[in-house]
Amino acid sequence: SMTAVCLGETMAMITPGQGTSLADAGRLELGSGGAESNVALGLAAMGVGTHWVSRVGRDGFGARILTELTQGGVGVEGVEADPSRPTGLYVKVPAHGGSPASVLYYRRGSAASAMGPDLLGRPAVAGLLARADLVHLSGITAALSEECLALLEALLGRPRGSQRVSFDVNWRAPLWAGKDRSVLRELANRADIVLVGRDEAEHAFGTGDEAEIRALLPDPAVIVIKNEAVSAIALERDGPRSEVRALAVEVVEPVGAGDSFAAGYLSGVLMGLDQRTSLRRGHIAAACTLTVSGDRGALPPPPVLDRVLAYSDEGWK
Ligand code: KDG
Repeated sequence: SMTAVCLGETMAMITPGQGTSLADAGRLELGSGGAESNVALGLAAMGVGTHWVSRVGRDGFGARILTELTQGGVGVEGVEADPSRPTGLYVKVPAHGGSPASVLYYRRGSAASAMGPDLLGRPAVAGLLARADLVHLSGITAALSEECLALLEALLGRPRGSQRVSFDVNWRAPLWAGKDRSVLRELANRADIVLVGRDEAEHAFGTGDEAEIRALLPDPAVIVIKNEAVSAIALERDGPRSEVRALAVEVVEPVGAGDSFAAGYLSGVLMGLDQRTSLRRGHIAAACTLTVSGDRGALPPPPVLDRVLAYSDEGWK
């Protein structure tokens, strides 16, 4: 069976209740989240043997994150606990008054930001990477530190045989302020599978146009462009264009939906399913997260997902 490694930072998350500002909040709810570990949890829930590779602080937040991943069926042998740097933290500020929802990061100098190319030489990590059918990375890591960027470059530069590397652009504006975003295009072009929102592509690559994105990224075997709530499009380098409509759902909170989409889509690719079916798996997984306030909705168990896909074939055309 297929195995995946997801690499990236996961942070503790705090948030006041719905509609409350930080200034007015009396209590904060505690959780955790990281784009790549969200994908890892989604892949594991869909039956893919998955490991998360990262660094956390040797602190309560780090312990909490490791417990959550372990409980979600994700392997954490490739995670290092740093005694001298903390686990990163982010604050999810909900929409309140007239202000839109926003995110605050407290992650500079975090344990994960100290990841570097030396990570690849650690036996536990080297072993996991050698066995993985898929390595999932994201553009967030490129913005965390010089060492993190060098790690991504090393991961995308090494010979990888039949192993595939997926790269979710995951544009995060606050992380790129004052930095050279052109590295994102270079990194993405070295991946086999690129996932990007049309809006993200505008920020990261300067265009949201399908043909222009493909021209900027000539090398990946597949580019998946997510068109907000409308559809997702897979552009195969040596194959057709596949577009599949998204599920129409009432959005409670969108954070994490892209990660669930990635998990659904990539699980299909790993199972050898065609692009359309993989995109549909992505939309179903995304809908599970769009309809809850947390960063990860509960995904349908694999046998249910298979039946849903078979049953609803017609409606998806
Ligand atoms: O994709 C959801 C992430 O945005 C969230 O979990 C936090 O990893 C995170 C980030 O860097 O924004």
